[in-house]
Amino acid sequence: MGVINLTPDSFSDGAQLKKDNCSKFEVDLVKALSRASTLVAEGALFIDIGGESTRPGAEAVSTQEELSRVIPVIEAIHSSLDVCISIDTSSPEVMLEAIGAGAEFINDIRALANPQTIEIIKDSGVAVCLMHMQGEPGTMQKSASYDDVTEEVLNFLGERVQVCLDSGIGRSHLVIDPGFGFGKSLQHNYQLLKNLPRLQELNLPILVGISRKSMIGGITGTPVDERLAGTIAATTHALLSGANIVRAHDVAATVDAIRVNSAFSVA
Ligand code: PT1
Repeated sequence: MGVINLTPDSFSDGAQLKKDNCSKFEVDLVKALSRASTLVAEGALFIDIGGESTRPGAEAVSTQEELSRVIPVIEAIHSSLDVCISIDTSSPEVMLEAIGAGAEFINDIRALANPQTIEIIKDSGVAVCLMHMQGEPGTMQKSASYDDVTEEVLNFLGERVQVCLDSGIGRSHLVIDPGFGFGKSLQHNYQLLKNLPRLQELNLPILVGISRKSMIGGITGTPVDERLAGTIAATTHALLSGANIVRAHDVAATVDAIRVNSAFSVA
């Protein structure tokens, strides 16, 4: 899953997709589409489009702002590329419009906390990723605390899966994600990575997002743009532990890791 972040954000490549000669952040459609086609050429099967920055310390955006960032890009990708479009949002309005524009996968870091979003998933028949987070992006790294992070993540995801099933969403439409870096200390993140095989108990595809995160930088001491090697090491571990979908900025390198891991797994 390749990432396209439509936020004025130095963490990923979002800032590079900004219109030139424009003081306010506005998405350059040509640049965004060209980035999407590169990701697909590198082997991405999903493109995850996000208009709300959710990394630690990020501020909330208005629904209008989120819509104006993501919808034109979804339309453009839908009309020109053969790839599953994922929308990274928790907003029911954004989900509805994104589905109308061609998104087939909802990536909700709040695991459908808004009951309206459950109805939308059920009625539209799209698939959804349910992710674990403790707290909210603005403050989640200030006081992460667990008795047992793996148990709590597993319990939370199990509960959210059950809510979805009880609401009539098909099991085959669900994906789970432990939410690396979302209200978790460095130690919590590595405990979760080590115990990732336990998530297989839920019998659902597992998505992981590790790419360039502080759980890598916290070990390597490198800035965001020098975390690829560390990211691939952690990705390999996740793949061997049962991860099925890898959310990544560096798609070519990630696809190589997946191919090598697959060759290893069938040897
Ligand atoms: C993720 C994810 C996501 N991550 C899913 N969606 C982000 N399903 C956005 C840091 O510690 O893992 N899974 N959408 C990006 N969020 C973060 C979080 C970025 C933490 C950076 C950090 O550096």
